[in-house]
Order: sequence, then structure tokens, then C-alpha cells
Amino acid sequence: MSAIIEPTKVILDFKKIIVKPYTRKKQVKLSELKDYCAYPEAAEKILSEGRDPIIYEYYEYGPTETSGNINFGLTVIYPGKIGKEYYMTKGHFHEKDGAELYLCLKGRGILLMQNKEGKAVTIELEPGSIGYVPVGWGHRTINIGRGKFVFFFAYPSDAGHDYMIVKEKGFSKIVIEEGKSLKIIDNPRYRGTSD
Ligand code: S6P
Ligand code: ZN
Repeated sequence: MSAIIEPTKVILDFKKIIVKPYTRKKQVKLSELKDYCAYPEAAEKILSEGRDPIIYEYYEYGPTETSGNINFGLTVIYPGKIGKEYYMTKGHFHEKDGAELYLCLKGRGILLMQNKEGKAVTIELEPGSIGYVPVGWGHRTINIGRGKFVFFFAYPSDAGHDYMIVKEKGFSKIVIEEGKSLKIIDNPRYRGTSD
């Protein structure tokens, strides 16, 4: 049976980039992201200098994990690179069938999606555009701009998150800057499909 959720008004504060009320917030620093990076030696170098920059943060409203409900919130990815790779989220697959949408509010980003066979698709996001992640596609967001990349997300409350596939196998593509140009290239550290 579904939990009883009261109708709720939620405020998205675009200046502070927070959601009020929220049920979950998370800040991901380089030390937590380093195992997901294409260039871990570059991450180690930054950390060895005594720096541990915040890569991204998110606030989420999702008072239940029961089916039929929706979780949503705001994510901000800061600008920067780890080696040649732009700052990005870890990325994940949903554990249960569940699509997701991303509405870009600020900055420039890429939504990288990958299916279970390892096929990758990228969509560029700028303010006003929506990236739709179909059921079964893993997803990661990447900040390719010079400022913050901010987006609204929404997905089914019971979807769950599988980070292990991404941590162990990676995405088949990475987004890098090389010779001052943005390139989407094969991930040299990709370790096969997620079977
Ligand atoms: C959840 C949704 C977002 C991400 C957030 C951080 O399904 O996709 O809230 O959680 O953007 O990304 P990640 O990969 O660390 O969860
Ligand atoms: Zn998701």
C-alpha cells in the first residue's frame, strides 16, 4: 500500500540553488568521485596538494519510496576539470524501471546516457531544454560551461539507484577538453557492458 503523502508546496530557490523543504541533500567532493574519473591520477594529484574541491551538490524532495510518487530536485555541477575530463556526476542506473527528466535552468551541460548493451547517446542541455532519460538507460550529467550547470530533475520515487555498475565498469564515453575543444571520446577505462 502507498504511504499517505500530504499535498505539498515546494520552493526551488534558484539563487541559493536549494529546494525547500527537502528530504535529502548531498555534496560530492573529488575524494568521493575519484574512482569514477577517467583520469584518476589527475584526481590523486589534486588531492595530494591538499585540495578536495566540491564537484556537485543536490537537493531533493522525495518523502516516500513508494510507487506512483515522484522525487524531484535541483542539482548544481560546478565548472572545472579533472585532468582533461569536465566535472560530472557519478552517474547511475535506476534499479527498477523508471524514466527521468532533466530540465536545464542555468549553464551548459551534457546528459550522457548509456543502455545495458553499452550504447551511449549524448544530448547537450542549455537553459530551457529537457533531456529525457528512457527506462533502462544509465545517466550522467557533465558541466561543459564556464559557470555553474544547474538543472531540475524528476523521477519515480521507487526507482532506486545503482552506482556499482558505473563504479566498476564506467561509461563507454567520456567528455573532455583537448586543444581547447570539447571532445566526446571512447573511455579508455571502460570495462565492458553491464551484463
Ligand atoms: C536521481 C537524479 C539526480 C542525481 C544527481 C546526482 O535519479 O538522476 O538527482 O542523483 O544529479 O547524480 P548522481 O549520479 O551522483 O546520483
Ligand atoms: Zn537517475
